[in-house]
Order: sequence, then structure tokens, then C-alpha cells
Amino acid sequence: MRRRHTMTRLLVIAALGLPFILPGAPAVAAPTAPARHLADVVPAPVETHPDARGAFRLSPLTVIRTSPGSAAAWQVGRQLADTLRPATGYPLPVLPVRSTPLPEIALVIGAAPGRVGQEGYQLDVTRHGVTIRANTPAGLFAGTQTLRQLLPAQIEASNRQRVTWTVPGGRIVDYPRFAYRGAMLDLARHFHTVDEITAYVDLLSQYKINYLHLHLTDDQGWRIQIDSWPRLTTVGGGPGTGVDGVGPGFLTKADYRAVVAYAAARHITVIPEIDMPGHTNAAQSTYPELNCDGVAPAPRTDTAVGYSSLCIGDDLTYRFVEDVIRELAAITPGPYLHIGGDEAHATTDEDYRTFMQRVLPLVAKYGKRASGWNEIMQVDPPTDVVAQFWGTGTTNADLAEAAARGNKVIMSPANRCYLDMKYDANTRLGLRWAGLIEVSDAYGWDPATRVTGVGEDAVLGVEAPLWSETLRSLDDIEYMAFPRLPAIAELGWSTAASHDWESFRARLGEQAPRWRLQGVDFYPSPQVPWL
Ligand code: TNX
Repeated sequence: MRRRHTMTRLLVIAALGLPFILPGAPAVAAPTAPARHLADVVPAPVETHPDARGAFRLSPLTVIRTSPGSAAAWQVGRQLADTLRPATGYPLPVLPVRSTPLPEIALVIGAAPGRVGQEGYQLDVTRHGVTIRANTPAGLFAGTQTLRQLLPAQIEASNRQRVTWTVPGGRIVDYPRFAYRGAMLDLARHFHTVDEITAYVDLLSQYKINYLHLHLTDDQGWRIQIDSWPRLTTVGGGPGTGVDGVGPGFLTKADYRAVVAYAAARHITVIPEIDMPGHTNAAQSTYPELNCDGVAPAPRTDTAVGYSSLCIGDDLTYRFVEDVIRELAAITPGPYLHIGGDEAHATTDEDYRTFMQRVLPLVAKYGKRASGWNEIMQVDPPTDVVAQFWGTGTTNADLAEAAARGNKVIMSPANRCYLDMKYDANTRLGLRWAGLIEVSDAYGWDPATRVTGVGEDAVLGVEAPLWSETLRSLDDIEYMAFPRLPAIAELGWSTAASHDWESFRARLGEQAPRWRLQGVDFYPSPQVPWL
């Protein structure tokens, strides 16, 4: 009975939708881009089983059906509808029901193979519809990002397109190699607005990135509101801050919450970073009491590193740090809080150890798990502390010892992952201290064999940091991140066995029409056969 009722409702919805749809829809199928293949996806899926008989065509009658009772699945369905409606012009109602008689894209929680885990999915395409099954909403969302790439590139257009919306038939079973697939934005050297950050989140989520690390403080600027130390933002993040004095701005707590929520809706967890005990000039030039001699140094707008240090022997330092950690932890739902720890050249080794041994328990006190740049492993921290490797070499004794003890490592080797390095000598933006990084360099390494003694089990995942010394706008961010970000995303998601430059560069080249329609200002690397 209930089912009948639902069907009637569906048919009414579909019928109502039709008159509004058909007038503008093409009478005959228009020519379209070359047919997509199931394996034409970045990052490469784990298993693809094409079935040439099974292609599905989106039509004005297609509905998006989500598991009844799952608000999160329904949200994924609505996001998918928002993605597919502008280009198709189809109504694509999102219905939390058990079945429909209409052609459907079904987003189902449960009934996925066990091996897809917490973030994977199974996607089936037949003539009758598409079914994505996952154990979690995150898995469903990942499946919808794959589906998006299986549709013609024109699906990224913002106006109705005369295209046959065919999805290739068959089955994909897909899940990540590593639990952590991150990207970092540096808001300190040049501030980036909420709109810029969320635009980047949209791009990241298409490549199954699941962590966004925000580098919130550095010598040149403090970018997050802390109520108990209010001048950190008004002065430390105020006019004249940033590299060359042209990167001012900060996130209020409301802004930060908005970024966190926006990212969470795309199954991305925000990790805030407060860099210390070095990289602290913005705080120390704002509050003289944070300096051992009580004298505020001048604000800095140059790009030097390694000259600042909090006052290690002063209790006030730890009151400051605790205030910051407490306030930041309170607005951060994710498990991690990054405490920097890099390039503390103005802090003695002994002081560095003292500092970390006082600060690490503060992170735990406020319910967070600490992460830090690889230098933090010098202090033999508890095994739940995560190290982010940013070296350019392939050995690091502290890191290998930590891995042997059980600490997990995020791999961000600067000469592979640093999105702020120039592509070649002519790149207008970026730095080159870690070398030039072409797409094949970003792609051509294995996170589990990069550092001696840090193997697959010790590697939590990968992250692509984007430092902002030379970057101002969203266009700048896009130009440095694309196409290298998808390369790092593939290293984090796809199996080691699938690693193949020829396959990757072909699939990457097929992303270009999508980026053009999305307005992504990518670097057209000569290494890639761009469509
Ligand atoms: C090194 S990587 C830094 C940053 C710079 C970056 C520029 C790291 C942990 N520290 O302070 O912004 O190089 O590429």
C-alpha cells in the first residue's frame, strides 16, 4: 500500500516536471564528447568491470533515490542533484524511498562489499539505472564524485547543454589505499577568504581528498580569532600583514565554523595548525609579553624563516598556548590539531624538547590528537602523535625510529608534494628551494617506500601543502594545485599496483574540459595530452 502511494507520488512529480523540461530539451540527441569509459577516473578506481550492454542514459524522468531514514544519504543525493541539474536541465527529484518504478540513481547505505570499508563504494551501471552502495555517507559521496567523472565533461557546464548524458555500463568497486588524503592552504603569508577556501574545497572533494589542513599562523600573520588574545587578529592579522604587507585578513570564529561545516558536507575534515615555537613573529610582534626580553619585535613581511621563537622558560607562554589550543579545539570537530614545530632554528634543541613536552599534553587535554611537522619526532612524542614529513631526502632517523615505535606519518616530501614549487624555470608563481616539480615528479613516487624505515603500515597517507608566499588569488591557487593536486590525490587513493604514468597522464588530460567549464585556471603541462 505504502509503496503504491509512493509510486503515485513519484509519477505525479515526474509528470509535473516534464512540461517544464521538454520545451528546452533537444528533440534529437546532439553530438557529444567521446564516450566515457569506466576506468576514465582520477584517482584510478580499484576495480572496474565494464559491461558494454549496460550503459545508462540520464533522462528527464530520472530520479535520485536515497536510503530511507538516512538524512546524510539524502544530503549526498541533494548535492548530486545540484551538480547534475544545471547542465542537464532535468528535475532529478531526490526521494528517500525504497524503490521507484522510474529510471533512477540509487544511493544506498549498506549492502556494499566489506572491502570498501568506511570511505569506499560499489557503483553499478545498467540500462535501468545507477546504484551506488556504501557503508557510510562518505563512501556514497565518493561514489557520486566518480559518477560525475563518468558523465560527459559538459556536466560541469552551468547552463543546459544539448548532450546525451550516458554513463558507461558495468561495475566499479573502489576504496582508498590510505586513510589520510590531505591538502594544505597557507593563510598566513597571504590570507585567503572563506569564498576562496570553500572554492578550493569544492575542487578537492572531486578528487576524494578528505582532510584540509589550514596553516593559520606564521611570522607574517595570525589568521584565526582568539577571544582571550584579541589583538592577534586585529593587529597580527590586520592591515599591512602578510608577505610584502599585502596579505591581511583573518577568519572570525564564525568564518572558521563556516569553512569547517562546508568541508564536512563534502566529507572533508579540517585540521587547524598553530605553528610554534618558531614561525611566531606575528604573535610576538603583537604582544610584547610573549618575548623573553618583553620587547615586541617589528612585524615582518619578508619570507625569511627560522628567526622567531616563543619564550620557552616563561609560564606566560604556556598560558598563551593553552588559551589558543582551548579556543581552537572548541571550534574544531575533527580529531587533529597541528602544532607546527618546523624550522625552530631560534629555539635550542633542549628548549624545543621542553616546549613540546609541555604543549603536547595540552592538545590531549582538550580532546585532540596532535600532529606536527617531522621535527616534532625529535622529542620522542607519544605514539598517537602524527608526523608530517616534508623533507626532500629519503632518510630521517628520528622519523624511522618513531615509525618503529608506532607513530604514524603523513607524507609530504617537499620535492614531490609542495604545490608552491615552480613547475619549470618559467613558472610565474612559486618558489624553487625544493626543486622544480613537473606533473611526472609529483606523480612519480610511492608514499610507502619514500623514507627508509617508514613503510606502508606507518604511512597514514599523503598531503599536498600549498604555501602562499607568492600566491594572492584563487586563480593563483588553482594554477599551482592543478594538475599536481590530482596526482597526489591518486597516490593517496589508488593502489600501488595501479600506479602507471601513461595511464595517469591520459586520464588527467581528460579532466581538462571539466576544469575549463569549472573555470579552473590550470597549468597546461606539456607532459599531459590535454583534451
Ligand atoms: C618551508 S615546509 C616551510 C614553510 C615555507 C615553505 C615554502 C615547512 C614545514 N616550512 O615555512 O612556507 O617552505 O615552500
